[in-house]
Amino acid sequence: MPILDSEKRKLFQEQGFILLENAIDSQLLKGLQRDFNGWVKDSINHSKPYGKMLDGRPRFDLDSGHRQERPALRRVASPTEISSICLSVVCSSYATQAVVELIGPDVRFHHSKFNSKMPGSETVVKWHQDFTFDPCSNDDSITIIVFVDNVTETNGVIMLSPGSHKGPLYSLWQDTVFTGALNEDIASEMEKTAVPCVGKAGDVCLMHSRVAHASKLNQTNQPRTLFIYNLIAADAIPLVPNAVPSKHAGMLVSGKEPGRIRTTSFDIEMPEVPKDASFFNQQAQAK
Ligand SMILES: O=C(O)CCC(=O)C(=O)O
Repeated sequence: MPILDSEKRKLFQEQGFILLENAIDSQLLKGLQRDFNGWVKDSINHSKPYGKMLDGRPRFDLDSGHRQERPALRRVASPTEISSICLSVVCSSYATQAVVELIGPDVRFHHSKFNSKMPGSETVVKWHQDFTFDPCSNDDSITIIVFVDNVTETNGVIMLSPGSHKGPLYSLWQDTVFTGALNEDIASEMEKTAVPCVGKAGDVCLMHSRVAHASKLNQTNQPRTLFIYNLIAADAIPLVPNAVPSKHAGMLVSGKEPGRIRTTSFDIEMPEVPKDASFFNQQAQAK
């Protein structure tokens, strides 16, 4: 029996995103929370980004102001490499099955990360489209946003621009600097019609990777943690080095090797792989 009814499929085609309630079962959700809380505990022993991803950059990224009494772990890169729960979510959750219904049957993993905004964290995310960070030969690419905590309008919610997946792919450059952010005029247009991506822990937002989005400051004393992964059609060939490299990149989560390359026509500037742990420092360069 399909997970998505025709209404949900239509909504995804029209606005570029849908919310799936309770798409992560309680055992997997508890596992995600347990693993993330363990990493937060460990982060107390560090004062700068630490650990190692496949390309040598730090796996664990800390927000400014991180300290023992107020840990601010903001990113864990490629957690499928260190958490069997994350790998299970990617390989066998309802969320993944729903993605297969949208862009399958042959679907592969591209990358994953945890993004967190602990109480008091200073992180905001500027407007951008994921696809211009991770362009592939075709744009059957979906970002899966798993709510590990309840997400409200005030604890650092992601704002989504409905229909923007059908529009242009915007530049992430300002002059000669790769800022990973849309220019301010375009961003303020997006703000006017943006929709908050709120839900309960265990809910999932499926977002077409061309959808423009941003996220707000956490103004509460509640954490906002997301497990985010990206799945692509198996005939979408990545065009640039993976900014969040993983030994699981390219793994089929459904179907078989298509032995084909399919293309969508577009023209974009090359993105830059961050030199540091994550794209937050690139975005900090935007004026
Ligand atoms: O964690 C967030 O608030 C936004 C994350 C995001 O947009 C991204 O990682 O591309």
